[in-house]
Amino acid sequence: MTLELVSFPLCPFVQRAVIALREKGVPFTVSYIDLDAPPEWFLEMSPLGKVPLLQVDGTVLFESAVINEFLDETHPPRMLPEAALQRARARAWIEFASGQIGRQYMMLTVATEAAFDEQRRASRRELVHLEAALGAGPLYAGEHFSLVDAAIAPWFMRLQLMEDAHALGMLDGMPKLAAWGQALCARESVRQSVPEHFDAQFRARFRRHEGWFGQFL
Ligand SMILES: N[C@@H](CCC(=O)N[C@@H](CS)C(=O)NCC(=O)O)C(=O)O
Repeated sequence: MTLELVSFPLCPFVQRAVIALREKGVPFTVSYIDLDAPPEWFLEMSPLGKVPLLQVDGTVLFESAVINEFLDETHPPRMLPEAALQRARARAWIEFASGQIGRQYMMLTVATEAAFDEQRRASRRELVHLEAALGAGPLYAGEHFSLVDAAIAPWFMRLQLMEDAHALGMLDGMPKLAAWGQALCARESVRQSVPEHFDAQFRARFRRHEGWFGQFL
């Protein structure tokens, strides 16, 4: 099976697939596109004009959560629980993580401090529920790496960059989330899931956006 990932270097959703591929040790190739000037072949191939795409022997898959479930069904080890109820919960937290990534993007791009604070507050209100759902760690399912870890790690990585630039206290009072984030950010598959110079590219992109938070990057 040949796997070709279509990527944008700063995309957290692409990063989820790279993490899953690296955790599973599956060979793949990557082609990068510029989302500000997407090539015609990409627009023809991507139903929503979004990355990631995964071409599997030439067949196009889209949507990061779907791509990762496909990878999980076709390459060991399994990264979703066997029991239907626990599997459904894991999928729900993956969807939750997508929402957090969306809020984080808003935090990075909104124009005013008030709009930023609104996103920060909403995000923390939601995160309290995830904190309460976590077990002993260090990962979502204990020692076993799961697709929930792959789905949320890009959010933790960007949060760390944001906190380093300007302390936000996003995880204050949420020790399990804080420890989980540290474990994920230190993990080889996560560290290797972004291109070289990711931090500098990330800062430069969101400085250019001229959102309120950009002044700190
Ligand atoms: N729900 C999608 C979201 C993917 C997504 O939003 N990708 C962004 C880049 S991080 C994108 O391609 N945006 C281009 C656009 O919206 O035009 C997934 O999980 O794959």
